[in-house]
Amino acid sequence: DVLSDVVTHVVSEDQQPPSLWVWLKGCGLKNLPMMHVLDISWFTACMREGRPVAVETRHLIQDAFEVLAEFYEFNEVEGPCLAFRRAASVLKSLAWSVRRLGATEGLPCLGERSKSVMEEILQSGRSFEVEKILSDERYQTLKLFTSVFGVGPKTAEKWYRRGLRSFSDILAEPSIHLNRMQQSGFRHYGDISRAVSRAEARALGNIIDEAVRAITADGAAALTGGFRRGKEFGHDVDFIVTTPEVGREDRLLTDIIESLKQQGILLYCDYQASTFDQSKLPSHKFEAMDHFAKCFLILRLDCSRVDGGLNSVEGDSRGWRAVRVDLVSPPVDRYAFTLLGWTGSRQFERDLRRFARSERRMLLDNHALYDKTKDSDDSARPVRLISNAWGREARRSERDKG
Ligand code: DCT
Ligand code: MG
Repeated sequence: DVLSDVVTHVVSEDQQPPSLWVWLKGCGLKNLPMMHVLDISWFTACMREGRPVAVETRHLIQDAFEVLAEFYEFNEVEGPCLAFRRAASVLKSLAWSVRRLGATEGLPCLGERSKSVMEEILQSGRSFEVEKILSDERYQTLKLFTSVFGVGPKTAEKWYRRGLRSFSDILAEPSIHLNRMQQSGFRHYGDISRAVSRAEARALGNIIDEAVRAITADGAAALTGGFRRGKEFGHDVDFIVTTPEVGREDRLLTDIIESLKQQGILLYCDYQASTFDQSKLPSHKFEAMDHFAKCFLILRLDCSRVDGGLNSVEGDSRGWRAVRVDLVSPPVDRYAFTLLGWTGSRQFERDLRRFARSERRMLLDNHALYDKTKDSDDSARPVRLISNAWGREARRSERDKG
């Protein structure tokens, strides 16, 4: 009861000492709607007595950088967007609290602008520039529109320019034709804009794994993306599915999709067949997406499959929720590179590729790692490397199940 005014949702964690993940109402911050409370009685007392809960300044600064990065992304200004993304990543990686600017001396990727925002927040607890962006109508509208699955910055901008400001404006506008992805995005908005918990990711892992093994006994599904990096919550669940049988991977994915359909849990599917052509490697131009067969799904997850229940809102009696799931299916000899690429984070992948290129004179992407200083015969080397990684990963996945 004490928590209900400020907290929308409480997820108990089965651990010793007990802790809580709480969702804070309307705090307006991207990284802070969720808070990990270790000392429950202290937190409850603060709420009861109306005492403010101290927030880690590092998170405030990180949040400010992310708002600025997004602002530049919406305005298609790449330089400052990337600079603020990098600065946010650096802060995220710190194991200590930032209390004064001097302590950040020597940290990489913190330029003059990042430092001035940081200084303002350290002095006053807020940033004038960030607050101005947060209250800007265009930013708020683009942020809202791009939160829908299938709506990117370009579509959001187009709708904004036509004077649309809310979901009901869009849905009531007869001249707007939503594509299939956007229709599903609106239909399942409440579910897919709510975070997916680790227990839910585990349950989906079992569903995908069962489907793979029913199709081919030596196939496997590996959890990747944010959950592989240890995150407790994510916006979707990412898996790599593959089989040691060369050339079977493309059909494996369509078979899994068919199985999910048969189970009655496939709510949306966008399947993209493989365009991977080994003879075109290495690729010298940067591509955001790899060429492997993949699909972007929305699945129905039943409460009975999730240990400890679903991450759903109070009063929801459906007994299920919709969850976004991505599957990618590379040929087995490309498994290691795919695993590395899909584990993320995006920023880490970007920096890793940059490091390979400029520090090691190598080309890295989700398909391969090429050493530019050696002759082409060496292109066979990755195959040996990956077979080992595949074996290790498959064994680990067996162990985890045990
Ligand atoms: N990825 C990438 N470049 C992209 C998109 C994705 O390198 N343009 C990689 C990095 C992460 C992985 O694919 C999965 O992507 P997301 O699901 O978007 O990210 P995530 O880290 O899993 O985070 P979230 O918890 O939000 O799902
Ligand atoms: Mg993910």
